[in-house]
Amino acid sequence: MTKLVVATSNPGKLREMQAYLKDTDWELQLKPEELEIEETGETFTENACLKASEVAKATGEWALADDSGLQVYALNGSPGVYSARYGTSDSDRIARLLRELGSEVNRKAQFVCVVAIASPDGNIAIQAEGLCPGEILHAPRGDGGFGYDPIFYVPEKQLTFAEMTPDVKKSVSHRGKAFAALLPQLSNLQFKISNGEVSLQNPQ
Ligand code: ITT
Repeated sequence: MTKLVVATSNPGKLREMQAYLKDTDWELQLKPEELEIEETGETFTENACLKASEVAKATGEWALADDSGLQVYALNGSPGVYSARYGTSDSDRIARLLRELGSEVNRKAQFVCVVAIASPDGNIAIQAEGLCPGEILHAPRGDGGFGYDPIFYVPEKQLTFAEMTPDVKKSVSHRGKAFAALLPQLSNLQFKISNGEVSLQNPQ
């Protein structure tokens, strides 16, 4: 089995990623806690690639990163890549978003997730993306999930993310869709590594 370092400090994301990767042949490892990567990119893709690449180089292993966030139409796409930096706790971030949206009638929003896998030399080997359209409620609903889940309503299921079981969230969510696109590429990569088709240059 090849090691895959999961490059996240967010326990909610980590739980979902571990569940989505449980039937693969990769041996998951947590990123060292002290290894924090500054998200200097302007897009989800840049930040996902940056986190995967830096953690791969620092650990000398394959690394997987997820960059995700919420884009609200009436706020011109905010908080977007700044979703994590919108407050200091989940409840702070939710309160700020509800305050900024106020009584706005257009509550349309989407969650975006980009996942990237870097090889031990830091090069990006795989990328995948998923989107989930929905609406921002006026008040939180549900106790499950993490982050903005209690205010993100998915009309197709008539539930917030926080009211869904993990399997239902997986079937409609941005992260579920990104991983659905990632998994076939990941097993193909594993196959190539096992057959010696992927060789990595030794760092000088
Ligand atoms: P890492 O970079 O360490 O992975 P992070 O929390 O800083 O963790 P991001 O920079 O990607 O992650 O920020 C994503 C933000 O969007 C963060 O506040 C999350 O809680 C939130 N978010 C992402 N996916 C979500 C989901 O499925 N449900 C609710 N909130 C989500």
